[in-house]
Formats: sequence, structure tokens, C-alpha cells
Amino acid sequence: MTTRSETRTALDHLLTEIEHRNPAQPEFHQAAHEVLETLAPVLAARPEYAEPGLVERLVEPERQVIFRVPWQDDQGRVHVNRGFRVEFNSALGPYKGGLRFHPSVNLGVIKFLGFEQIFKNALTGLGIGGGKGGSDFDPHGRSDAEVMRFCQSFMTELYRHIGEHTDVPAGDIGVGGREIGYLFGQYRRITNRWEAGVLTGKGAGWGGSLIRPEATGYGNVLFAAAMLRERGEDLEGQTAVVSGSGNVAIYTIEKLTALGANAVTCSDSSGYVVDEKGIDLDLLKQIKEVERGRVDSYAERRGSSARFVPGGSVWDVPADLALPSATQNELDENDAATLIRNGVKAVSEGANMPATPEAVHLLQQAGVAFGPGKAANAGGVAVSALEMAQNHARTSWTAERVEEELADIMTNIHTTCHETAERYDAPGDYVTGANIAGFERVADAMLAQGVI
Ligand code: NDP
Ligand code: 2IT
Repeated sequence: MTTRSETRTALDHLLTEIEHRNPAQPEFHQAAHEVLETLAPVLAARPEYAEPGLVERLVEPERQVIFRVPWQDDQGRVHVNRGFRVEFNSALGPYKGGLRFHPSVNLGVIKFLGFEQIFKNALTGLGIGGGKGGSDFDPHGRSDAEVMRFCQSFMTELYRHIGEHTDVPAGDIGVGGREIGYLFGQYRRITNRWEAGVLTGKGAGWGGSLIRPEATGYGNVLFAAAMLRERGEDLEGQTAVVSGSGNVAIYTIEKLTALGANAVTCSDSSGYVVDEKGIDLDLLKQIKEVERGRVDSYAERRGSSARFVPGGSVWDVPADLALPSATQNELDENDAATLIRNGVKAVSEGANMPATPEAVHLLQQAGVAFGPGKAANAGGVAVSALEMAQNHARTSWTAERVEEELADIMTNIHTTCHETAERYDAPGDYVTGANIAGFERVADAMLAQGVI
């Protein structure tokens, strides 16, 4: 019988090896640490999982593609970006995960996101494997025509690696409905196929699912509400701080408001806005979704209830709830200490890995309910899987139906994480619950399918 401490030693060795074999990929190391550090109890309790090679296979992507993306700007200048698709694990279904266009993208970032996606997708219970992709292209300040030419060039290589039964990309930072449209158009042109299920996040009129744009934010709020319910509380009357002002942040604010909470902040890389009356969503959507502007113009146009703070930390604003919805490592130890001092009750991750390991530790120690991204933000990829199901059946569901399914999926994920944490002597620890529950599903499928 393997003890937990023997298992922990073996995992520590593996983590050291991961760092050696994947140099200069700090985000991937961080994501691997966060998962592997919680697996010792399940590996000790279930000897079949401790089989040599299982976890080693899990941390090595099945396939990694890196390619050149040349494109011309409106002045005719040629730019060369780098494109990535990491197909991490397909034991449960076709690779599934978004594309990120942001200057900070590199192989390590895409690998961290792809690794997280394996467990997140397993938690949805919907038969999707894990993958992620993107480019170091920066869409900020680019014209529609430039973004279109970039997307066409990106897809001119990507098309050979994807397909409705193979690998199904979607959006992430810098990739929304506009980009998915250009990418889908180029895929259709190159392949001469109407293959709706090759991408998700499509427009509602041409194969997209209703509620997909809302799904990540709505789902995160439902997850936060479920954590609060465990503590005998609800969202009504709670003040919430939200970071970001993109897809996830906007629909997080929308659902918080609908359920009676007061979302008082949003942010972008220029700074944050506090609006004591609550964020005016019509104004925020106009600025971000229509004009593609910056959050300072929200404060200018909103009037006296709102102010813009350049730079600074949105986590300085006192609140009952915090929903980080921008990017990785945006909430550190100091931010966590400030949130705790201000009496925060729950932190639920809309973004992927927004809280640093030190911040997570501090929040959990202080008894704050903490929802890790791979559980809390799984609503987006879950509705992507529902989009694939609708595409396959050549049908489209009503918004009400999709929203009901989303609510059921989020409740199930919450229950699964909660019960799994209890089963492994970590009551209330959603990080352990999410990692072990996701791991069990993927590991069972990998064991059944042999050493591949
Ligand atoms: P968007 O591109 O729509 O919005 C991103 C927002 O975050 C913008 O306000 C952006 O500000 C801000 N941001 C991004 N990078 C940085 C940075 N390095 N520093 C400061 N601010 C930053 O992306 P999404 O809303 O789709 O994604 C947000 C997060 O949610 C990401 O972590 C993503 O992985 C995660 N996620 C997304 C899902 C989806 O369905 N879209 C599903 C699950 C998770 P600026 O414009 O100034 O850069
Ligand atoms: O991080 C994520 O889960 C996403 N960006 C959504 C992926 C998807 O395939 O919808």
C-alpha cells in the first residue's frame, strides 16, 4: 500500500522533472503544481492511478503545433506573429478549448491553459478533451480589415489540425464573435465544407448557440451563489468587485445584477472604474462591445457616481464578493490580504488562474469560499459543448433551454467538487475537489484506453 507521503514524494519528483523538461514556462509549472499538489490523497487511495506513467502521460501534451502567421497591415507592412495549438488530452472527447490573441501569449501560457482545460472539461461531464491555442498577435487598435487578414492567415495553417471530431477551438482573450466569424469563413473556404461543429462561439444566425456569449459569466455567478448557499447566504444585497471588462466580466456583472447583487467595478489594462450605484451595463457594453474603447471613458460618461483609477488594484475596493475575470495572476497575496481585511466572503474565478497560489492559500486559510476557475468558469466551455450538440443535430435550442442546462451543469459541478472534497478529507476545499474529480474522470478513461 502506498502512503500519502510516498505519493507526495513521487509527485514532487515529477514536478521537478516537469520544470526541467519544460524550461521557461512558469505559467505551465504553476498550473501543474496547483493540480499535482492536490492529487496525493487520490493516488494513495486508488492504487490503479499510481500506475507508473499515468500522471507522466497526463502532463505531456498529445500534440503541440507552432506555426508562422504572416499578415499585412492597412499600410501594406508585413508582420509575422506566432500561432499555437496545444492538443493536450483527448481521452474524453475531441480536444476543446479557446484561442487567445494577446501579446503575452507563448507556448508556456498556452500549455497552462490547455492543462487546466483538461480538468475543466472533464468536470462538465460532456465528453470533451482539453486543448488551447492562440497567438501573440495584439488586436488592440487594429482595424476590422487587419483583424480579418490576421484571422485568415492564422486559419490557413490551423485548418489542417482541427475538425468537428478532432479539435474544436472557440474564443478566449482577444477572440470573440468577430474573430470567430473570420476564422469560420476561412475554414469553410479552404475546406469547402459547412462544418458548423468545427468552431464554437459562432453567430446565432449561422450555427451559434444562444447564451454562449453569456455562459462563462453567468455560470461563474451561479457557482458563487452555490458556494454562498452552502454557508446559508445568497447574492441578494451583496456588493461585488469584478475585474476585466471583456466577455466574461460583462456577463458576470449582468447576472450579478439580475440576482440582486451590486457589481461596483470593472477594469482593463489601463486601470479600474468604481461606480457606487452599480455598473451601468448598457454604457459598458456600448463602450466595450461596440466602440472597443477603454474603461476611463465609462467614468467620463457615467457622471458623479463613477470614478476612474489609473493603474492601481481593483481589489482595494471593499466588497462581499470578488470575481476576477481578466487574466492569470491578477490577484496576488497582497490583494488577497486586502480582500480579507475588507471582509470578503467568496472569491470565484471567472478568469483562468487569476489568483496566485499564495493568494489562494491565504483566502482558504481565512475561511473565504474559493471557487477555482476550472470549476467556476466551466459554463463557457459547457455551452460550447451544447453548441456542438445543436450543430450535430442541425437544430437550435431556445435561450431558456440553454440557460436551464447551464444552471444544471453548474449545480452539478458545484456538488461534484463539494462532495469530492469531503470524500478526501478536505471539506469546503473546492480546489482539491475540482482537481480530484476532474482527474478521476480523465484518468479512468486513460486507463481503459491503454498506454497511448
Ligand atoms: P476578453 O478579451 O473579452 O476580455 C479580457 C479583459 O481582461 C479585458 O478587459 C482586458 O483588458 C483584460 N486583460 C486581459 N489581459 C490583461 C492583462 N495582462 N492585464 C490587465 N488586463 C488584462 O476576454 P474574456 O473575457 O473572454 O476572458 C477573460 C478571462 O476569462 C481569461 O482568463 C480567459 O481565459 C477566461 N475565460 C474565458 C472564457 C470565455 O468563454 N471567453 C471561458 C472561461 C475562461 P485590455 O483590453 O486592456 O487588455
Ligand atoms: O477557458 C475557456 O474555457 C474558454 N476560453 C472557452 C473554451 C471553449 O471551448 O468554449
